[in-house]
Amino acid sequence: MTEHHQVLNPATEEVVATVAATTPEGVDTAVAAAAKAQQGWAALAPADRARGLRRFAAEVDAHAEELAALEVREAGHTLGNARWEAGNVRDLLDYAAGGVERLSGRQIPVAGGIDLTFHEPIGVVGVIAPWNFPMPIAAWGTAPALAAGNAVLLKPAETTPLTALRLAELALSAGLPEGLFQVLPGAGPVTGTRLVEHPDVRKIVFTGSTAVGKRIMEQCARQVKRVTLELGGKSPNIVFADADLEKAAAAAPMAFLDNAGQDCCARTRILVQREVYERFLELLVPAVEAVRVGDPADPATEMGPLISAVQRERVRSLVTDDLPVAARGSAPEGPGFWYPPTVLAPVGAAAPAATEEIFGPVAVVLPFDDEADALRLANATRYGLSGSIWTRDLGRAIRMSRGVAAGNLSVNSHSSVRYATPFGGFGESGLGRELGPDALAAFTETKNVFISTEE
Ligand code: TXE
Repeated sequence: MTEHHQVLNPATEEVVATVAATTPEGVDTAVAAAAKAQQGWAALAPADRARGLRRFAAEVDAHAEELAALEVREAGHTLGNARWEAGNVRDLLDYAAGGVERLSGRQIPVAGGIDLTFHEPIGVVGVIAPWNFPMPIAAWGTAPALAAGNAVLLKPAETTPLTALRLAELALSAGLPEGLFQVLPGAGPVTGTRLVEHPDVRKIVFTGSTAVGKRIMEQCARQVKRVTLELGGKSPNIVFADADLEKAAAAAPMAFLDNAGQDCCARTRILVQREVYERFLELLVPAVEAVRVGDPADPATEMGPLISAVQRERVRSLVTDDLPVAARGSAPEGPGFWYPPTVLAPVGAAAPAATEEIFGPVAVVLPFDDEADALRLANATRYGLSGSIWTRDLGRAIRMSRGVAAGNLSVNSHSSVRYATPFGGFGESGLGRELGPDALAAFTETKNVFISTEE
């Protein structure tokens, strides 16, 4: 019997939709159709593939408001964020389309002939997406994979399948071949596992928890299947005494409260140089408590609900009553999975709240003495996704940027994600890179061909 998943609006707990889960047999059928479509797609002239993706981007653009509204309803994202996300999908499709004709191999000087490299598509790619940014993360894998000549089977998270399903419809109305891009809703351990274990799915792109990422990597290893992992984070926001303190304190709240903290790049460990620690807290606390939490569809809202009751329980379990609360904002009463913006200080560097990814609107603040101490604290984590450095000293900014073991750093800014720049983690934050100029190449196999010129 087919299972069904209810999609709830996390701001109201109302049922938005009921979606049928894909059975393992359904995955097999989808893989066969994808493999067939991929052959024709890869054989197209590059310019025709690029044109198809640009039409897909135009369809997304024409339906951006509808997609944004859907993201607000199923994921509880603020309208402003959801609009940015729809734009990100469009931009990424356009950017990937621009890469199709630039995906060229090399001619390498060798003795006795010529040597050429080709970027061959991998075949059928499985993208397993999370619920925290359902629409953009689905596109981060899908757009470059299609551009490089692959077919894509996308498994969205159980809680947020709706924007993904709509994207698949838009791909068809843009004229992409049937079967080339399919969305397979379903449970991770059932639909996801079948996708990971299917021998004809040749690469998995996974974004989600580190625990599931490790399991998927093991499963992929059995078939030497290609795998890209984007996992958790516990990113530092390092504020030096020489920084523009007002600016740093004004930017710090949304760096961990955006998307209610359900962001793998959230700057949840705020490290502040000891001589300005008290002053920074004086600035931070009112800024956090002033954040407007409420109906995500209201354009004035800055923070919405958590995705689910399960996620709220996870946050509660890490923010235990014995921890000192330096700031606590407001959150609506009643239905919806709300949790107030929270700053914990002083907290020991080894406390679970300071080391575990909470994935909710919670940050800790820790003091440090000098650059070496800041680096020691920043790198005292198994993660390594993002981080920020606030200083007016250029040399220090560069030294710290080189020293922090993370894939995405920003100086005097919290910006982490741009479709044109590489994104990914060190350590247990992931494997491989997405986005940026090399995004298409990650969905190809490099083939080397030597052609003898000897008579
Ligand atoms: O993630 P899961 P959950 C972190 C965050 C959060 C925690 C748990 O700390 O609190 O993970 O979230 C699919 N085979 N992040 O439990 O389970 C699942 O269906 C194949 C960080 O929701 O990893 C969904 O599509 N697939 C993160 C996706 O994996 C499986 C984003 C993510 O779900 C599977 C999300 C299996 N055995 C959570 N089990 C980030 N990096 O941004 C689950 N899935």
